[in-house]
Amino acid sequence: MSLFGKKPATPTEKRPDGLDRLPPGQYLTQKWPVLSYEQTPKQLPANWRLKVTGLVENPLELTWDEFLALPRTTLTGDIHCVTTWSRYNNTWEGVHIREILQRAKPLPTAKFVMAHSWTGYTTNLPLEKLDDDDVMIVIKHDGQDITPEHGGPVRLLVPKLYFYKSAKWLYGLEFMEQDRPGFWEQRGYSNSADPWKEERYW
Ligand SMILES: Nc1nc2c(c(=O)[nH]1)N[C@H]1C(S)=C(S)[C@@H](COP(=O)(O)O)O[C@H]1N2
Ligand SMILES: [Mo]
Repeated sequence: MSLFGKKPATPTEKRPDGLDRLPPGQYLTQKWPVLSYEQTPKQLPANWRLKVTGLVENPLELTWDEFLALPRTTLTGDIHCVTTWSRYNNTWEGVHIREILQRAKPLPTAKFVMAHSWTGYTTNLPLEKLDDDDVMIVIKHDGQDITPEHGGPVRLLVPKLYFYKSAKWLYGLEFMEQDRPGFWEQRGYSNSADPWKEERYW
């Protein structure tokens, strides 16, 4: 069976903001492909902390239990990979990014964020793209704990950008004044990664 659908199920479906639900050049899949550069880590490192560092008033170092004790949010939405697959109606559970931002309080000089995976992967984005209604640090997908190959037990979710901005195996958010390219952004993937503008590669 082919990984990608031949054509979108409902190609003319619109989002509330009037954009096509399916971004240009994307195909729908029901499956959830795995795309990882690194080997899948077996488990959360024993010394894992969610580290919020750099240009913030209150740097955070949350243990796993402290992270799990934060208020939870659930939302359903679509994801779009730069390699052209999209998957609709993913239900995510986790901690909304604003729970983190409220506690860490980025300084006025903070304009960009680097997300760090404990495997060494990084991805960068403007603070205004991180500080959005649908950005979360997620631990469940469609009601199940996120599996290790999909970034479990904890990954970032930035659904308005190509999925490489959603770092798997998340452990750090670093707030920066200047932008810096992350792992794929140094290797040819677009810095801005807007699927509706087809910002795929540079
Ligand atoms: N740590 C890490 N995060 C990552 C990646 C990766 O290789 N390593 N790949 C990115 C890319 S290109 C995509 S499309 C999504 C894939 O997530 P999935 O494997 O859960 O579909 O994760 C993103 N986050
Ligand atoms: Mo991707």
